[in-house]
Amino acid sequence: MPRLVVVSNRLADPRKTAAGGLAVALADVLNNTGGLWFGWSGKIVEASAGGKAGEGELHSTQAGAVKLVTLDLSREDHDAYYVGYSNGVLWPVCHYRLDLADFDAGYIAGYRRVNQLFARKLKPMLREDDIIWIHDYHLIPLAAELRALGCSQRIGFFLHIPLPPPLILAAIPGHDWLIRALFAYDLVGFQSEADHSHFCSYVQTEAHAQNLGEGRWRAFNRTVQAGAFPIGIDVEEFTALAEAPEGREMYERMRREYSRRKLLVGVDRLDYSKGLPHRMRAFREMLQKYPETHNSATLIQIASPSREDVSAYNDILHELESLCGSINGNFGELDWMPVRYMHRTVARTRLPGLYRASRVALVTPLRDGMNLVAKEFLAAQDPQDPGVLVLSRFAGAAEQLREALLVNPYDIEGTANAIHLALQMPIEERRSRHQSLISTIKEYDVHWWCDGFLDTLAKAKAEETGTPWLRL
Ligand code: GDG
Repeated sequence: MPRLVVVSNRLADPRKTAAGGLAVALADVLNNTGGLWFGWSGKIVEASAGGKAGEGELHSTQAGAVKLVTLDLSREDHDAYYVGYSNGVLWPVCHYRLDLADFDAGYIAGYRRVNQLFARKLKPMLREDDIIWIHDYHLIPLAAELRALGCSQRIGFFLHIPLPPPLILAAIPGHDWLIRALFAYDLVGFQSEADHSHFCSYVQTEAHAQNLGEGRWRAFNRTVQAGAFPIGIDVEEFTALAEAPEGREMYERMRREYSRRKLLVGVDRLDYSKGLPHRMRAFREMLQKYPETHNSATLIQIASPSREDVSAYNDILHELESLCGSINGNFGELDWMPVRYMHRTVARTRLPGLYRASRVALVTPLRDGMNLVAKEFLAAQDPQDPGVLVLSRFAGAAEQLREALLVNPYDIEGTANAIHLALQMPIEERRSRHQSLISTIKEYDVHWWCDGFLDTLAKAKAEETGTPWLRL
């Protein structure tokens, strides 16, 4: 089996439980192939008094059979590539928030510079028959940069965030360059059919690509295959965490603490795409409209700190704090606080117990590539007495999880009614919805995702014709 090389902005030790998500997903195949995982170390090197910071120092560690290699970034590169273009332009635009994008002309050069640096540092470590899998919006042009250095390995790309429709995408300075760069891959994967269809419309209308059928497109003297590969979770691993001593202990504690009340739970990175203020307004509306819920329902909202160096994240923090404060101030009683809000990261081993003790999960992003919390909540439930998932129709997960209570998070009253319905739902309905949902997430779990992408990549060798295909 060829070696798998994974490249992503950040990486995690696949042997550790705390790593979660992607690391767990990739652990098996990285281990089995003695793989390499490459990315940014998270370290920023300041310029020394005399001049420029030394960029790109490599750090290498062995995690079992997997080699982890990271590189440092200079302050200037980090600010333009990570804070600027990735999180100040691509993240908001791909989440349909043109109003929050900061289109500074200097960012794109830094973004390209770091992708070139990644390519230069990675190339000497590559073998001819490696399979390379590049992840997410930070690294869109990486394959093009590797090709420019002469790399001809099979390269796949997976976008974890949404791809918006062509007219929104077109607001990104350099959008044509970015999409052209996607043609350097052999396979490009998206989270949902909706995202995939946006790619198809864009390449047809803006790049006049030729549709070769079966997801294949020709443009810029290259062919690329594209498709939807909805990411899943490791259901078994998550269920095992729920049943491990720490998971059980957390569950018992929450049940004792909230024995007289129904718990609602929200677990999100504190990000404006997650719709937290809208969620709080919907919860407030429910308390207003259905007074019988007073004193009987408590919402625990964990908002883990995220990207605190991007200014839009500070605004959302203040808005959320003020909403939680006013809900508790207006509705709270001496022995009941409607909202318990925590701006903190909770240990991964404690999440399953918290999910299992909750009657309702609120997963109401304004836009989300997939949303793994929705799937984790389902995996942690007791099938005999499961909780109810209230899910935004704008999460990629809504394409698969049709038996959740789907809501439009912009419709505050509609969402409030759905939360109320979820709290009242009879046990038979909860069981039958959960049964369908759990079988979906078991069938389309993270191993299905990983194997499906890599099998398709193994067959999807692009054709290159004639003249140089990419001038960046
Ligand atoms: C991107 C896309 C896509 C959250 N708070 C804590 C914590 N978490 C964990 C959750 C979950 C993960 O972080 C969040 O995953 P999501 O999918 O919900 O969202 P993003 O971070 O935005 O991820 C998203 C995903 O990539 C995968 O492709 O689904 O659409 O935006 O696993 O449990 N974990 C711990 N403490 C916390 O406080 N330990």
